[in-house]
Amino acid sequence: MRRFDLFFVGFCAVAACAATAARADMLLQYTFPTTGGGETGPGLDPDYAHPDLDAAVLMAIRDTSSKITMAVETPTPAYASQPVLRVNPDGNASSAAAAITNGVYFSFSLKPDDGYFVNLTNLTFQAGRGGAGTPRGWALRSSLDGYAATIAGADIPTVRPNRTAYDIDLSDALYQNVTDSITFRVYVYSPAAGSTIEFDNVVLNGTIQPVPEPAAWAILLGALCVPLLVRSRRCFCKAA
Ligand SMILES: [Ca+2]
Repeated sequence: MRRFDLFFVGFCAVAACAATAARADMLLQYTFPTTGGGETGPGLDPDYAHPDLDAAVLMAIRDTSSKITMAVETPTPAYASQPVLRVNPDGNASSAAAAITNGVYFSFSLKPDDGYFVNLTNLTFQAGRGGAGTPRGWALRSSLDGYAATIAGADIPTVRPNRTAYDIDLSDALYQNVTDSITFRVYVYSPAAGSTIEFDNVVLNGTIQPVPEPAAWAILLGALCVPLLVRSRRCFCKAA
């Protein structure tokens, strides 16, 4: 490959990357810093919300199923970071399948500001069982497919004060180029009323970018096409 070809290919690669890719940022973070109930009121607000998220959409973690009890507490023995979100399925689900069938979950929502779109990358959190009884766990679904498919889920293997770190991939096309609101449901289950699942440090990562205006697309296409034209003219002149 000639030097000019290499330059051209490199230019196109850089231009394409600059146009489409952006470093993943933290979009939402919940560390549950303050003890208290989460059952009433607006729920548990994120500690951080990306400035390009629509503040009019309720991003708080909240009991939208009315099938659980949740609160921010400092249980003993203590986790490495406290307080934590304690969730009690109230005996409404003893398996992931039952949690989904019976609608036993908490949820949170987000939406990019008007004129922006979001690309999600991943959701991370830590979870532990509040006691020895099993199974206790979680399953994640989203509004983008009407809560039809389980994105990820697990029986939690660790008991307080040990917790398990989860990293859920959201790079699927379903979670890219989203301009509407997204609601995530975290379905929960445990063997009996009072047996809890405990969460902390919930973080949603991704990027939020302005939707390109038609004029911006024209400029971008022009920037990509000029080197092509230059190259084809040079080839033509050389051949002539
Ligand atoms: Ca915490």
